[in-house]
Amino acid sequence: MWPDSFAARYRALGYWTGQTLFDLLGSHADSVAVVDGDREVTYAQLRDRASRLAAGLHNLGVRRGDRVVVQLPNVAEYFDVIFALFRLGALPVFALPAHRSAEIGYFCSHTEAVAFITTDVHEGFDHRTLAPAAGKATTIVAGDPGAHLALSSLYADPAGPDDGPESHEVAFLQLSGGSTGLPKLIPRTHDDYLYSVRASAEICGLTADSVYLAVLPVAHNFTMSSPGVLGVLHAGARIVLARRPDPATVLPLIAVERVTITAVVPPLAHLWLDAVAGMPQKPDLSSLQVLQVGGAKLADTIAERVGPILGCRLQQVFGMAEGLVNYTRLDDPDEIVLHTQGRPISPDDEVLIVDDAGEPVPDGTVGHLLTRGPYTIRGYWRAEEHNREAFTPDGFYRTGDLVRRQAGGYLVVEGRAKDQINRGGEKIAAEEVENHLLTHPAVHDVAVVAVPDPYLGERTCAFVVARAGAPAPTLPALRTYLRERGLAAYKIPDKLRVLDAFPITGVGKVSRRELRAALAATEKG
Ligand code: OOB
Repeated sequence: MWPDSFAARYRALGYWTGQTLFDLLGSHADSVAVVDGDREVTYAQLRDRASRLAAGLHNLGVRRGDRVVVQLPNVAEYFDVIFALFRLGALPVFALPAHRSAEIGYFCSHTEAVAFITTDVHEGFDHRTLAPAAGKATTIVAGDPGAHLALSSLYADPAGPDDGPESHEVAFLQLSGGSTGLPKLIPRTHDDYLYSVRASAEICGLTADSVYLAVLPVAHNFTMSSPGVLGVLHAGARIVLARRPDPATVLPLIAVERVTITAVVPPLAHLWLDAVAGMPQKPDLSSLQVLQVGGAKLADTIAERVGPILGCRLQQVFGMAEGLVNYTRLDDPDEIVLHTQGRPISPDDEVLIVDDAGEPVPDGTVGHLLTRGPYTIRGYWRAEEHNREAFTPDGFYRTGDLVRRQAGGYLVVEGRAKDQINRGGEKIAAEEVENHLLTHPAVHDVAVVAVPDPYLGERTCAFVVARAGAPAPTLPALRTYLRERGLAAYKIPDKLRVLDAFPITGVGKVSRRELRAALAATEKG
């Protein structure tokens, strides 16, 4: 948490206002807040549903400070659930729909969650089968509950749950993309998060007339707060939920719902552009004003096609669940919008760019990005040891990103120093996958690295040294093995190379750089 002097300053500057996330539902009673297929939920209805669900969860024993792992796709009930938890002061732990038993099991046990709220079947996967992984947490299902508790049975008379939380308390735990063996959890407070939400809504030009299409998973930080669904609720505008991100689903929704703004990762922007460019009969995208692209580096060649093909403004977003978010501004010149990843939200976002020795580098030189500010965490949740590495003694977060700063404070992302793969915006911690692979009987040693990919930006390659005497493992066998261990599909390596030994760096570590170079050489040859 922030030292008192910083907290006092952020309050005095009006960044932290003393409100909680539940207060977002206070006004705009009769406007539509959420559209999910044929269903429309007004602000007043959402507030009422969330209050009744809060009462039901309270009856079940969920209390202020308790953790609840939430894994829901883009459905209206998601909002009932998170606002019920915000009302109670219980902490949602935001899992992604792609997570499987390995991740869900870890989130539930690490946070000592009292409940696990999920869906029935999504994208062909029966999420109720994750209940055993949830352990002691009560499994609650939105939809057909099977043998579990139905979310729909929990809406009760809102007869006074406990007092709600205070604004300086942690509101929820968000997931870090991570570079360590086990994912770290990010504690965000009501005060700090609401500041980023309000400021983002303003930067992104949201008004009560905006219509935001939620395409990426609603639980991801980008879709939640940059300006995301919470920014939309702050503005009194309308959220339209897309169940799937493909052009066949999304393009008609944009036309029918008169969507004004949406947010995607670079591969989706690419897919939509190719789809629209290839259509003899152009879809009606006349309502669309802004396409936000973030989560991974956007190639110039894709950036340049957005305006001409979709007829809207591009906004680049470089953010992180730990806090700092950068945006190109809607009135920035094309030069900036096409070729930079934006500048920070707040005049009080402190950005430091340093060399390997920790010394600041001049503008225009690539270095490590460190940051501190009114909505960037000072530490991961219950991870003291890791925090000593991930933060400087004076509280700067080491992002692991390599950037250079241009005139006006605009940042250009040039690479990454952390052992992470950014697979089209989905973050994979190399060590997490390596630890799973090391349990395989034929694997003696392993290193997981990113390989460039024209569509996803990066894919994952596992380099393996086989155990002496064991048959060399194959890619299909390892993929099946990891799937059976309950690892999310996006973390499962795309490629495998079996080596006799690993190249070693001067300090005796596996040289990931040499592995990447070797792979690039063999792929060309
Ligand atoms: C967003 O959040 P996370 O927590 O999934 O991932 C953060 C990391 C950054 O440290 C950076 O490595 C990468 O994702 N990243 C980008 C980028 N946006 C994120 N790298 C290059 N260019 C970009 N535009 O990904 C996130 C959170 C809030 C808003 C937007 C994205």
